[in-house]
Amino acid sequence: MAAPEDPHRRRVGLLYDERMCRHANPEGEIHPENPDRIRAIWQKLESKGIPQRCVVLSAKEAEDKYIASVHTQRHIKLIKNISSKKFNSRRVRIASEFNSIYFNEGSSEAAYLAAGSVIEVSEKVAKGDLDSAIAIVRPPGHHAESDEAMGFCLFNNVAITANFLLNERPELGIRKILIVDWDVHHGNGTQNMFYKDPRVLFFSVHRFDFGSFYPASDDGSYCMIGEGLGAGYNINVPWEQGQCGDADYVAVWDHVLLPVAESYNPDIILISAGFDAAVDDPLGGCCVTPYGYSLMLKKLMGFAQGKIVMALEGGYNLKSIADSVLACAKVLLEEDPLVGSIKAQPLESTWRVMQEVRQELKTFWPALSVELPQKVLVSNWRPCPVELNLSASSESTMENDEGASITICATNSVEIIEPLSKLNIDEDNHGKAITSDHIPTEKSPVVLSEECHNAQALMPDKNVDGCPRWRSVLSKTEVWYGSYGSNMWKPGFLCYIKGGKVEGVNELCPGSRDKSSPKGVIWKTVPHQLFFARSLTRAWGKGGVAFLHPESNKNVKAYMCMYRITLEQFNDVLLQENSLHQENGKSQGAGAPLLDLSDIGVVAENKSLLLESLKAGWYSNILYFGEEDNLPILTMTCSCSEIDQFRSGELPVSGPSNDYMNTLVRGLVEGKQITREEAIAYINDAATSR
Ligand code: X5A
Ligand code: ZN
Repeated sequence: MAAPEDPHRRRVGLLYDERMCRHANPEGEIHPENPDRIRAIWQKLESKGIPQRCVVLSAKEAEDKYIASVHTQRHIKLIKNISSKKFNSRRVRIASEFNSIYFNEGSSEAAYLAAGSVIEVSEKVAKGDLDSAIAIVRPPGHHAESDEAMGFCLFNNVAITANFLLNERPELGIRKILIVDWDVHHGNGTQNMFYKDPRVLFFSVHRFDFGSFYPASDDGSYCMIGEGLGAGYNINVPWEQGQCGDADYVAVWDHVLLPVAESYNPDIILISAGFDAAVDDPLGGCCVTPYGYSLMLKKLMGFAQGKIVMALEGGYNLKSIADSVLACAKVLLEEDPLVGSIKAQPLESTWRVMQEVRQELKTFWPALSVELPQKVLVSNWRPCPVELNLSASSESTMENDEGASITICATNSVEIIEPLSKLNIDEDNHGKAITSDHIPTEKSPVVLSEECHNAQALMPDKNVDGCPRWRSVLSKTEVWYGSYGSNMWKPGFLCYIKGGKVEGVNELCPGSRDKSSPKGVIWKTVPHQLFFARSLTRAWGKGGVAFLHPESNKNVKAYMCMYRITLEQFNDVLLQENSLHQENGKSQGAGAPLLDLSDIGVVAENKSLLLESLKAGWYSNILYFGEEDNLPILTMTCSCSEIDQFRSGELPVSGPSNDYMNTLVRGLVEGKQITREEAIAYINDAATSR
């Protein structure tokens, strides 16, 4: 152990212990959370001479009484004993009862060492013996709940440490702790442990993907702000998608984390430092570079007198995590100034997420109620070239419950190609450029830049710079969209407006460009036969798709849940319902709407209108059912000729799957139309008719 002689030099603790490598997936199966992770980091630091410039510490097992501040006795007992001989035959089965967990003979010791090591370095930093420290530990901790191992985590190392400092070492003067969790996954365990505790400000930035990204619960939502005395002391920044990188993280640091940290004034900062948001990580799908991590860390060093402890969490690309930790170590050592540059602009969704988070928390943190600077909103808000080049066929991988990878089609091309999508022409302010005191909200659309206006005057029908003129025109007309299938279930339908995915549906929706809520919801019945056809769909797997017979029949009735939305939104629903948003993301923005204002007159007159532009989709036929509040009632279904094909067997036919049935019933029951039994009878009846 070589202590640096220069007293002005920053004292950085560095902890690594080979014993933590003994925790490994049994039977030698490959697993992303494997011993090579910390070995790779250590080797990289050694090869760059980092340990010689740090205070190298050895690991220590945590004492049970410290672990007990966050975990139940039952959980402590399990982790303590799981590696013992008497568990040999049961270990694998017990592990399988948890979510994403394995155990072997080395697990108990590694878990105690990981927790004890984070305590050890943090105590030294709190005391002032060290300025800062990095604990290269595993297993990670932030998913571990009070009574449950989860997500590769056994003990919650960081939470145990925070409690240790607050409760066991009051003399060190640590009264307020900021936990920054930059692992790509939400730190559910840590959040829960301090949810009502204002002494710990928990901040987590993570992929959320509307609740579908691991750990895939609502806990990671920005609505989770803490409770009781802890209200305002829990901050979640939930990314809507992968591909987030340096620019997105730095934007969140500048516009959310740092203003709050400034006002909270923590006594120490514990970083749940996962590096699975790093570029090339196999689980994360984000692209933070080592330079990005170094910036994030540097920006935190101005707080808590630089008392910062980094505890490793996730991170599964050996090279990426090693390079990232190295970059962070250099920052803590305060050697050379940072070199690098941010290559991209933040995603449009990042802007939206930051607005949501700030809105939710501004009563607790007044610094968040000031408007974001204008340049963040518009002038610099351009896609980076890399993102522009993403083809519509790009795919993002998401994990399923078994931890295996499933591939879903990217539905974000619209968003990425048109980052100025929030921009609409506001007639009241026509021609006026946005000013810094004009914050765009759902109700006050941003005015287009002059540039775009002028260009549009020259080419009135063309899509210019992501501003198709038809959108602003159709955003001023409202219609009733009558849904008779799964969209009767409101949360399901809202995905087509807000974007996202709900329980039971396999599809991730991009949403409408205008994400404002429907202006009204009413129920009605119409004299059309409901029926089910097709055998397999992307959204529902095996099972049918609901259609309305295009021709009315006085002897039948179909329930319909009607949403009052703009014609712009109806177009976006049409696009998504026809699964055309992937191929069509770009051309849709550029060309004409699928259903234009003039089409409304035609459909009203003929009661139905077959859209040529939608002939590749299932719902190319627009039906008209009269008016409500002077607004047309429209829906979409198949053509009469397709009905003939279903009848003749030319097109596959099938009733709804169980999931689909449940959602249909749920829509009808939650919409208070009929009882569960009546709903089931209604759907079964439809499923057996043509
Ligand atoms: C610590 C961490 C990820 C768990 C993913 C489980 N856990 N599929 O990154
Ligand atoms: Zn993670």
